[in-house]
Amino acid sequence: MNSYEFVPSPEVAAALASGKPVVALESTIISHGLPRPSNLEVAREVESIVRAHGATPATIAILDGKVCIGLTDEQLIAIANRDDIAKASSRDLAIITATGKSAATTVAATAHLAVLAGIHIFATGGLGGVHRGANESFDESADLTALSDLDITVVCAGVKSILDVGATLERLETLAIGLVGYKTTHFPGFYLTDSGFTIEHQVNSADEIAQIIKARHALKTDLHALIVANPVLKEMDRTRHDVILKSGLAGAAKNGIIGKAVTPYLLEHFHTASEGESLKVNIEIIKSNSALAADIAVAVAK
Ligand code: PSU
Ligand code: MN
Repeated sequence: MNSYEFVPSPEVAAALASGKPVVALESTIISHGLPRPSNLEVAREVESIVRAHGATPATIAILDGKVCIGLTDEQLIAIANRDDIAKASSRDLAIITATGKSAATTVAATAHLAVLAGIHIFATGGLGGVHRGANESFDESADLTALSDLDITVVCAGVKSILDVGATLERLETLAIGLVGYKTTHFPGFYLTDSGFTIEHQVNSADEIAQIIKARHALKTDLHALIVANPVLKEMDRTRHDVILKSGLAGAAKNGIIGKAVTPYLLEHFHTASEGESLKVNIEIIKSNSALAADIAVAVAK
């Protein structure tokens, strides 16, 4: 056997070969971002939303050393339910595949593999970014540097309020990652529609975004990603959000949570402490981002 296998599903391979619209979807949100059993339901639902909007979904993950671009239902079940699914960022990809292990892919790793497969539109929940206290911990998600190097359009609901939003926006600027707000000039804070920071550019339709993507190619600014910030329609209760955030950050510090465990810890804390309210918002986010990403992919393919 090769040291790795790179396998687009038949459905994804056919769509790519005929220039049909394809949307990449990440898998860390399934394995490490959402609790069972809703993680599997959401993963399936998101795929059917992409299809209903006229595009082919390509959920990306590594299973038993195989790089899968588009998963069968059986593989989706494995990612959602198996206990041996690691969380892989870009730097982990070769190590996981060469050793025959399994992993869900973060935004960084998913975007990397999507572009390798020829997919340039990607839907996720929220991006990773600069963590609070990063001036001491140096905790900045590899999502940012990965996106500074990839020709991909990522639809997300901004970055979570668990991060240092201002610092993340500064890093996006430095890394030449494009940013547009979908029907808004307020940078969304994932669970919240407005993080308190402003976006310079507002776009109002998928067609408009497709025009921007074409201009990016012409001007060669497509070396870096474009982020489409799409706020959730109904945000979490703000007071409750702020209380939970505070206890989550304190809990992470007290329990010595570091590295790749930080984001899943805080997400899980939110879901438990809000008794499912944050989960509901999280699910709405990923559904609406997938629909918009599919519309953009369709508009680009026209
Ligand atoms: N946002 C979510 N749910 C998630 C994540 C982000 O709403 O599960 C995941 C994504 O896969 C993202 C990763 O790429 O967290 C960032 O992890 P870190 O902060 O360790 O780079
Ligand atoms: Mn980190």
